[in-house]
Amino acid sequence: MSMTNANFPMDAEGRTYHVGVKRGELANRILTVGDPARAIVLSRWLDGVDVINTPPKTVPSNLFSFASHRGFLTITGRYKGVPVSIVAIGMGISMMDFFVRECRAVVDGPMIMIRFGSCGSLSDATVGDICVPHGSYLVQRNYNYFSADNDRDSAKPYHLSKIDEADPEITATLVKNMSAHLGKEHVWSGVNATADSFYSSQGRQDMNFEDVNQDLFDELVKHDASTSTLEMETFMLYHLAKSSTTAPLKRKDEAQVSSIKAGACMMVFAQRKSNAFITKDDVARVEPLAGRAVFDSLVEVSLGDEADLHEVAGS
Ligand code: R1P
Ligand code: URA
Repeated sequence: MSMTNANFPMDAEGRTYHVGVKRGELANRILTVGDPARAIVLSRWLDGVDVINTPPKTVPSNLFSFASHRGFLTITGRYKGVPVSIVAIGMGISMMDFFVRECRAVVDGPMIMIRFGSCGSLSDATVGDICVPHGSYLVQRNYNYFSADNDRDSAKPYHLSKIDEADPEITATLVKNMSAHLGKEHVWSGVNATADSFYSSQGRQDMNFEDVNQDLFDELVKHDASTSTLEMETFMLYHLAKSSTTAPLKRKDEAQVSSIKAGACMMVFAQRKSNAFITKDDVARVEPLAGRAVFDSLVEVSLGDEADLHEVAGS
C-alpha cells in the first residue's frame, strides 16, 4: 500500500490510511460501534438482508463491506430506504479520532454520527440498561503527577476536561426510540466521562500499579453531579463534531459551523457500585433491540440540506 500526502495520507484509489474508506463507500449517516461483532449483529437490520440464509457472524452479502488493515470494519447499505453505514472502530479516543476525521474527509455534505457502545455505570442504571448522555468530559491520567520529582501536594493525579455537548435533537430522539424498544424504565440520561484507560482512569483498583485513583469516583461526581457512565470514546466524538467546520476556515477568527451532528448511547456492561457485570445472554437480548432504536434515530434526525446527499455503495 503506497500513500501520498504526509499531511493526510491517502492511497492511489483515494482510500484513507487507517479506516481505509474512499469516496462513495460511506453514507452521510453513520452508526459507530467498538466491536466488529456488534457491527455484524446490527447489519442484519439493514434492508434486503436475508436473515435466514446469512450465517450469524458474517456480513450479509448484499451489503458493501470493507475491513481495513488497522482493524476498522465498514458496512454500508440502507435502513428503511435511507443510506446508512456502520463503522466498527475498536477502542479509545485515538480510534475515534481516526474514524471521525477520515470518514469526514471522504463524504460530501452534512453528516450524523451516533455511537452505540458499552459502559460502566456510576448511577442506579443496572446491567443491560441504556444510557444516553447529553454531554461528555475527558478523564486523563496526569502523567506528570507520577514522576519522581513531582510535588504531589500541588497536583492532582487525574485531569478532568470541560463538558462537550451532544446534538440535542439526536439525544432526544435516541431517548424516545430507546424507550419505545426497551421500556422507559431502562433508559437513563446524564453526563458521560470518557477515560484514557479502562483501568486507572475509570477508578479500577489494580495492585500491580500505582494509580492513586481511590477517590476518583468522588472527584467525578464533584466535577459534574450527573456523571453516570464511564467509557472510552464519546468525548472525542462530541468534541470533534463541535470542532467540525463546513469548509476550511480562511481566517482564525471566522465563526465555525459544525458539519457533523453527533450523539451517543451505551449499554451498561459493568455496574460499578454493585460490581455486577452483564451476561452474554443479556448482551444478545439488548444489543439488537437497542441497535434498532439507534437506526430509527439515525434516519429520523434531519441532516439539514438533504439535497447535498449522494448515492453510496451498497444502496
Ligand atoms: C472497553 O471494554 C470498551 O468498551 C466500551 C469502551 O468505550 C471501550 O471501547 O465501548 P465499546 O463496547 O463500544 O467498545
Ligand atoms: N466499557 C468501559 O469502558 N468501561 C466499563 O466499565 C465497561 C465497558
